[in-house]
Amino acid sequence: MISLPLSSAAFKKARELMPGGVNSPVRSYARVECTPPFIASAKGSHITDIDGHTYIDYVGSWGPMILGHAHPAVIHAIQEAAGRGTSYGAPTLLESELAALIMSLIPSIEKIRLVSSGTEATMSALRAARGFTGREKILKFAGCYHGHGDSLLVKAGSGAATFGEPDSSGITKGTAKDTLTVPYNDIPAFRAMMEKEGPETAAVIVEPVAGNMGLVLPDPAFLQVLRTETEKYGTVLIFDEVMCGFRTALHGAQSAYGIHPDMTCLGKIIGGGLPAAAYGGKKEIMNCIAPEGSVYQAGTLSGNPLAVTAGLETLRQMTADPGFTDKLSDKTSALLDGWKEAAQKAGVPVQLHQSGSMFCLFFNSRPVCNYEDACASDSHAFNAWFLSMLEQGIYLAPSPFETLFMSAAHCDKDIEQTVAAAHKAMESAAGAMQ
Ligand code: KE4
Repeated sequence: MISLPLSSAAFKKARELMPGGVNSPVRSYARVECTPPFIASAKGSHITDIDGHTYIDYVGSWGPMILGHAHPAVIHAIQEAAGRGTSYGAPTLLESELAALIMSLIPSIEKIRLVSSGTEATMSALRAARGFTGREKILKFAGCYHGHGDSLLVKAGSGAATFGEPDSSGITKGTAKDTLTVPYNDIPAFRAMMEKEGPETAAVIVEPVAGNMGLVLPDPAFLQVLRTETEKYGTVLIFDEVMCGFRTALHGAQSAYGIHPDMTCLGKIIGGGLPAAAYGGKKEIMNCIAPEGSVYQAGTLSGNPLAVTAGLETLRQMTADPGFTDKLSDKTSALLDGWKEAAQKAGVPVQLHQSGSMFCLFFNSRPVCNYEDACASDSHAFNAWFLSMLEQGIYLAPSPFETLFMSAAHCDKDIEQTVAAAHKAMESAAGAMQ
């Protein structure tokens, strides 16, 4: 087990101050029964803890750090902006620049509102859809996670699934009854639910590439059926691209799968590591949002100049290089080829999933197409794998219900080192398999 004396002491103190010692549950490492390394700094593809261990980082702050940590151009831009003040609570040119850049990359967004988190983005998009349609029900997919808004903490993925609470307590029966759920990729179940509830359903919200039950890809026809069925019933189709946006493809998963949603939610990368997110879509829906319309949504730090600056610089760096996303995808494929070889050598059955620079590994001999399949993966093998990789200096997500991320800063040497570590970690997984 890795020696983390300073992190252990820090964690003990933190648990006296904050629930579970953390400000977001998955960071607690509770599922992998290990002290979480307390982080001191990060640079490029590496992250360093307060005990002095440096790791190759594939969590990347859960997605935002696509350029790598502390990218010089992003840091310089933030420093410059900070000198002009950190928050005004007033309109700035910067916000219009970021809005225009995002809309140029994701043309289905005709109007956009900047907010401070993915949760705010999805929560507000749902409210807009309810205001626009006058309907109350929403439909989501089991295992998808859309932040911790009440309507969405029903059969949720990510941390909710990690700790076995897909249906959080504290959600009123009234709220929960208006949230319909269907298994991801289950076209017959979706069609049946829409036939029954479609006329009452304000919105269908989906991660077009699901990253919160591990990484699960849509069946080819699945997203198309969501589009045709929602059109049939006048239901708003919301693509939650907070995670997969700019990862699956530069123009969003919607461009990769050729689907035009009514609304899109974004986050993570558009803040470049600072708190920024957004929701947007058809003009007629977005014009329902205050002050133009009657759907209220507001935020003290919405469009914060530092977060917008970091997001702008990140997107500019990504779009400056035409081959940016392809290079990331190729690096990710190379890593997974190495992991596949390591698993085969150790006789460990795995499913390896990739969508651009997002990837994950399931300890499962069968295909993983939905939340139920993901839950059937071998959690003992996962824990042994995770702890061995951590000890060998590879920083992975401490839950099988998360996705891993490649950055532009990861080099061939990082990939080689990660593959070498996987050969040893697969032996540990083999020994722990149930
Ligand atoms: P935030 O409120 O955490 O910024 O975004 C919520 C959200 C919305 N939609 C999708 C598809 C998401 O993946 C997320 C948040 N992702 C998790 C990682 N699985 C954040 C990490 C955490 O909860 O600590």
